[in-house]
Amino acid sequence: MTTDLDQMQTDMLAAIDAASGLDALDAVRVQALGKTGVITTLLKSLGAMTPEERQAKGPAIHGLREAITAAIATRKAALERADLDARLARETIDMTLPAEPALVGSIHPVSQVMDELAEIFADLGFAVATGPEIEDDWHNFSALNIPETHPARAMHDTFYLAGEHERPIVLRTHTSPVQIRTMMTQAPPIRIIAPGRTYRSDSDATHTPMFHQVEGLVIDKGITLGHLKWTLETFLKAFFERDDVVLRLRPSYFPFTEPSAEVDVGFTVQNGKRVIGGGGDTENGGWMEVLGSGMVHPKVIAACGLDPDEWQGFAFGCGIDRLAMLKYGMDDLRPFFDGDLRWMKHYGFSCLDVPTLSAGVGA
Ligand code: 2U9
Repeated sequence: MTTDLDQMQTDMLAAIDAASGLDALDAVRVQALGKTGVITTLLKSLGAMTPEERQAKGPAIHGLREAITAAIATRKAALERADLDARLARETIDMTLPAEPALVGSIHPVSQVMDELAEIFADLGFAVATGPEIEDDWHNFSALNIPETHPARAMHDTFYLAGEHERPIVLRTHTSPVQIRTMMTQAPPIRIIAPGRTYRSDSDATHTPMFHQVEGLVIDKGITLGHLKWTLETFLKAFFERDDVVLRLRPSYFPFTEPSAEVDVGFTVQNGKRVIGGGGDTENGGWMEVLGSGMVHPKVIAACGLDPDEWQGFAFGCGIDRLAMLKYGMDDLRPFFDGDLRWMKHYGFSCLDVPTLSAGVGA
């Protein structure tokens, strides 16, 4: 019997060793340990034996079962490992290969310009701030020194939300409430830009009911109009990627800034087209308005809980869509938001072409 069991164990171990895959190994397991398997039958035969016989043969049969169970487990682990290694070798991908061109989308010019603005202003120490597009009228108007009856509320062609609210709720008409929220939650000094969607009930070739703005805000001690002018000049030179960009500040009025100035850039006419850089009051030059700006009104600083005798600042605002049109040569704003893939194919940017200052922001 022992010799038979030894022979059986040798044969089974050889079969386990020879199993070339998990299916073959399972077939060996069923043959040995399945319901009607050889070892299971031997174990069952113990029940019909006398106690003496059982004592004599039992340990060898149990020993056989344990040896075969252990050998199957070891072989199974080895086969699974080999299977995984083979799959890993078969399924490797080369991460350095370029993506399928047909599967790559393109970056919308508005997103591209927003990335360019973030890059330029990050270099000047400005963080990007964001906030809600649905605002209450205090954050959108009152805190900005635009009182309840002020015509500026009508000037902004505001979208009001229907229904009863504690305060009137609006779609923000500018990104200024983001700066208000920042001033109320962060201690100065503050240097932020707030890019994002804004809404006014207006629609023609140069106006859409939803448009994009970027506003900037600096709050610190001893801030002057000189800081404002230098910042805007540095920004516009970097954005238009020309050192010969010239600025003209014209006195203006905004309720949230005092004094206020509209900012024009010089252009020259080349082959019948306006090109930003140089120009201004020259024979073939002119000025075009790109920005509004000013020193933050003391009432706005006070509304945010800061002492205007201690803290001063400057602010500016401009349309991102207009900046994109000027830099990348579109003459109609409406297709920006039509979702026409042919327009995107023409004016879109590669997603791998991330704007960086060192490469020229719009490269
Ligand atoms: C705070 C204080 C002051 C933001 C400013 C302008 C001037 C401006 C327009 C340009 C074209 C909006 O897109 S546009 O129609 N903006 O002229 N915006 S100063 O002043 C602020 C903002 C926030 C707390």
